[in-house]
Amino acid sequence: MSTFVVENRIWDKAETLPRHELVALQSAKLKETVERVQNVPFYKKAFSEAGITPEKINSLDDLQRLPFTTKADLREQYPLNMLAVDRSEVARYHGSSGTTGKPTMVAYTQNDLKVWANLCARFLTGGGLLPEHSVQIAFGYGLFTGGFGLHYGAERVGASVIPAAAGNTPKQIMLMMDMQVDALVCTPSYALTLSEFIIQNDIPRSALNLKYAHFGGEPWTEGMRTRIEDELGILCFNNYGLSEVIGPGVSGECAVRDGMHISEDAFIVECINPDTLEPVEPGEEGELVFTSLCKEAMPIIRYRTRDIAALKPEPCTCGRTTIRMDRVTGRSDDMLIIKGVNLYPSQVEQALLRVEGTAPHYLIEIDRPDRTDVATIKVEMTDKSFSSSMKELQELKEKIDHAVKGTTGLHMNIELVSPNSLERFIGKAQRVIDKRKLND
Ligand code: DLL
Repeated sequence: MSTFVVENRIWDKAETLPRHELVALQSAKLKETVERVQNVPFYKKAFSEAGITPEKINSLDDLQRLPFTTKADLREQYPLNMLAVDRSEVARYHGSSGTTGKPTMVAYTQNDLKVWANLCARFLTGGGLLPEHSVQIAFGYGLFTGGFGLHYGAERVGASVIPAAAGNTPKQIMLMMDMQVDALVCTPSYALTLSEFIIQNDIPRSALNLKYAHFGGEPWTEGMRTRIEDELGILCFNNYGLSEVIGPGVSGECAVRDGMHISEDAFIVECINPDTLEPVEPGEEGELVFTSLCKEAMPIIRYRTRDIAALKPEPCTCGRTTIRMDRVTGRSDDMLIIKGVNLYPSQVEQALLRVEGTAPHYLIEIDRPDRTDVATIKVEMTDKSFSSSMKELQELKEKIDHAVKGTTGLHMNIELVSPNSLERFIGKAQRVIDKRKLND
């Protein structure tokens, strides 16, 4: 565990606005946004089909009358039909990671870039970043929003940035040691890869000056947090965002680390039942939906993220008044249905991390030979368990099976694989191979 203590620091006063002021601000900005999106033919049409004119939107209660925007809508408007400004006003483009086909392109005006840097500065400050710190950014710097988003956020705080970008693990570790880096920014799965390199190369903790890290870009579990914190002796903070909404900077943890504060002066969040599209009860899990309030180039109305998480409306002890979101447990489109049981890969991760003798590297493979789903979890053994007796290995498999059954309700085949045999990731991890889809 880390001995480093992050003091409770707040970046700007928008984080602590009394609720009534925040609501007034949101209502005014919503009205502006609704007017702005009339420049986008897609929204103009959607609003007129719903019989809504900007004058009819006067308070937050009117939000629910507005149409949703989906990923499919954005794909249809590829590349730039969602722009609300002239192209000459765009200062930068990014693209979402899109696993298949073309990415979703997103655009920022100069002012959008300023707002974005400020939002990232907020959560970085909440999670320990000080002007005198150095921060190594091991995210991709291409179309992905992670690299540039965190980069300008950290610079905005006044910290010194090492734009290491993703990959080349030995060089990352060399820089981290030689530059005595204070903070690391990457995906949690890349942090595992880095940590493994440090352990395998017997690099003593004293050779590093790393104190804390900001992870985001993919789902991860509390078990994974504990594992990385123990291995690296640092504090790990979670931050969340998505390209379509702005990139990183939508929400992030404060020093209390009990949920991520959503920047409500910049976004309105809703949590809905993805089937009925009705709001869920406060504290209940549902799909997060965001409406941007400050974006000029590509404002977005009620964007259905597919990310499943619960909102925590109760106030945080840090003094921020903003609503928090719990960890994202998965994306509704990543939900697996195995033998009729719904589950997310994160539930498997949660189970595996509780079992001693396994490394936190796994792969879920699903197939349907003979019309019955067969799910296999490949789990890496640690070096120690690798040299165990057959009897001990059998016991280890039974423990894993028991833990997985506990979190998912399913028995799956457990295959113990040798250390270092599964793929390592430099960006977002790919932990599922669903051969049923490949065979479709
Ligand atoms: O991943 C933005 C980002 C970069 C956030 C770096 C944080 C840090 P996209 O590539 O568009 O943007 O992917 C967005 O990633 O809808 C979630 O499913 C997932 N995601 C992002 N952060 C988290 C997180 C960036 N902390 C998609 N926990 C989102 C769980 C996350 N899932």
